[in-house]
Amino acid sequence: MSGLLEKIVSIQNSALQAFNQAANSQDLEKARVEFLGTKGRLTELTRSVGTLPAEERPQAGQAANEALKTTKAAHQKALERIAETKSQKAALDVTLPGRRRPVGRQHLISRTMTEICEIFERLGFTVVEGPEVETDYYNFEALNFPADHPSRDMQETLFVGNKLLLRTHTSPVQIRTMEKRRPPVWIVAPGKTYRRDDDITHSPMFHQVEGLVVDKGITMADLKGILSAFATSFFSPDTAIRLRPSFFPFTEPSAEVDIACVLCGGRGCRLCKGSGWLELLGSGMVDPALYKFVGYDPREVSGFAFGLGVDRAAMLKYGLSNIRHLYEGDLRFLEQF
Ligand code: 2U9
Repeated sequence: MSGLLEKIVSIQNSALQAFNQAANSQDLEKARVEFLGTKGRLTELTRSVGTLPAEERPQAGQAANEALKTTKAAHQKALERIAETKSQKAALDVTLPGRRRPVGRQHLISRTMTEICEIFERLGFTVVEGPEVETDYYNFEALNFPADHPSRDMQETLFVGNKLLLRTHTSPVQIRTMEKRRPPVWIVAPGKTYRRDDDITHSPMFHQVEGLVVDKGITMADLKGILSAFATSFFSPDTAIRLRPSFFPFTEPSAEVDIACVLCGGRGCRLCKGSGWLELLGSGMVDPALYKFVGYDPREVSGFAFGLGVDRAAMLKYGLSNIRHLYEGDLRFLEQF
């Protein structure tokens, strides 16, 4: 009897050793078949308990069952150890092909804004930026807006506090820059702007690039030359522009700048409503009244300014029918650009 108990302990120890040493699933499976398989050493031994004299059976049976339990638990543990090593190895396998990450890209608005700024930088302008929450002074007063001008109306301006608002244009950035710098000033101010507008061509938040030149001897010919250079660079080399008289509180004289229709080239179509022209931006000679706010002498310098809606420019260049496409985050739209 004591011989059988010893044999049980010895086989159990051999099994535990084999399981612990198994380096891979094949080794472990071989060891399992040897000890726990239908004809395995421990299985056979457990079976042989039945052949013992009745008085020896309970003690031997208990010892065999415990050995089986311990051995099976050791086998399970070895299985888990090998599975873990396998997954760690897989994670470190430098020979596996790399996992591709989806590659993002600049949003069409950011791309268009960068493109516009780069064109003006090539023409000698510097990019300047400023706050989106502005004071009434910088957004209106210093820009020659009379108190009862419609752009000051609650309908269009989003107020966030007493005399504090979301800028309706990036012009305050030019005022802030002029306060800090003396002429010559050649700057473009890109950024987000806000107005209470919402339809297929207007969004309450939109983007502008505004430009300002203040230098000695600047005339309307410079305005037309620079804006024509911009239009040919942004659209295509043969893009014609025309100036139409207009009104802005900060420029005198003022002009809307149209480009020859991007769809029909000027012959007249549905997009340009038969006129052959599309409105691109607003512009004008800086009203000398503005210079007193920043301490410039209007007898020494003159200048021109312009304002361009980036969303509109992107819509014209890429043929978009609805401004909302730019803000919905739909990958089917965004991935086309
Ligand atoms: C200073 C002086 C003058 C900026 C200008 C416009 C004309 C204009 C609109 C175009 C489309 C705004 O996005 S839009 O709706 N802008 O028509 N903006 S002149 O004039 C300035 C700016 C700063 C100090």
